[in-house]
Amino acid sequence: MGLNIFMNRRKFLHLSALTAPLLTTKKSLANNFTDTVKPIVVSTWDSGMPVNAEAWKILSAKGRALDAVEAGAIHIENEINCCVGLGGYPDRDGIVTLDSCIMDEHANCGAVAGIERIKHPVSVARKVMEKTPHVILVGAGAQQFAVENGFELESGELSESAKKAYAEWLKKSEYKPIINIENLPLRQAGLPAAKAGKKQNGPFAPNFFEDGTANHDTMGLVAMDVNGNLSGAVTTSGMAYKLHGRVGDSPIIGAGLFVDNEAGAATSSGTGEEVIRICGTHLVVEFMRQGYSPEMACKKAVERIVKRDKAKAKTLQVGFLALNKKGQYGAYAIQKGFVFSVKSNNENQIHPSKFIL
Ligand code: SD4
Repeated sequence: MGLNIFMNRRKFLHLSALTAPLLTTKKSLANNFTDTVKPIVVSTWDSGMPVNAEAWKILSAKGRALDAVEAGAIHIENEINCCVGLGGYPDRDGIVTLDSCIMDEHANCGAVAGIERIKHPVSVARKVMEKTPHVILVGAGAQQFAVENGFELESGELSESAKKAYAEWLKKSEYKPIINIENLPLRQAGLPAAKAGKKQNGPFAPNFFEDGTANHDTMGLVAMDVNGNLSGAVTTSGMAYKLHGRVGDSPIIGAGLFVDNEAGAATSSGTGEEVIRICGTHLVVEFMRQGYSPEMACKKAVERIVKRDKAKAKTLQVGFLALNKKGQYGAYAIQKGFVFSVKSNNENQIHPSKFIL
């Protein structure tokens, strides 16, 4: 009996010595998996840092993720920036058209596409979500709705940086937009481009600019508030020198943004056509629902694009960014160069995204 007790105690001590590190590892793993990080906001690009800071003001005051993402988007729409807001680069006819969408934890969503001369498309998108039975308004109708709801009609003049970039692009593209061939009144009178005798096709928006940088910098952000609710927003001037009327992935729910309060939220940046083709962010969120980490979910969506046409994928960039209900985040891109910004109680920094090619 005494021996038994001794043996058992020895065995116990021996076993505890062996299992202690295991238990610790298990506990820290468990911590990783169960301690939800909230609130948190993640956004595309390094330009996401000030955007996150704006969103954080609301999140850290226990505000709603929906309000936080709208505030973040408004912040960058106020900046002169190549790719977001009225200071952004124009389409190939020299006109800035903006795309934006917003989505909340109840799958309420709203969007505007191809809206002109309105400074805050994200707020118009929110109004579409909250005040209409619709999801997307486009072009002149979106602008009319905005004005009816108190948004000011801005001048429509290009920012200085956009003017310069556009003038350079015109030289090389040999594209002769209406404003150069005839004059602006033609377009204002609503005459189709064909009447001015101009080419109907090409050049299209390049995937990369002359200096090798990719033709994008769209702001997409997703956040989780203290109550664990997810929301997201996207705002962009779209790809520079696009065809007038072209809409990318950014205002398309399930392409540029998708939020599901059970599974997670995702946003994208890059060549929107490729994202639309695979319903990109919806796909990412569905992968998270299946149990994949945000990073793996983004990777699997990127792989879908690459697999479809590898040669084409080499010529363009797409990046996905995702957040799950535990506050874990991750990103993946086709090519090197995609970065994203994270703000939570634990960190405030820019991360490089992994990439496939
Ligand atoms: C689009 N995804 O319009 C956007 C491009 C982008 O800054 O990222 N623009 O296709």
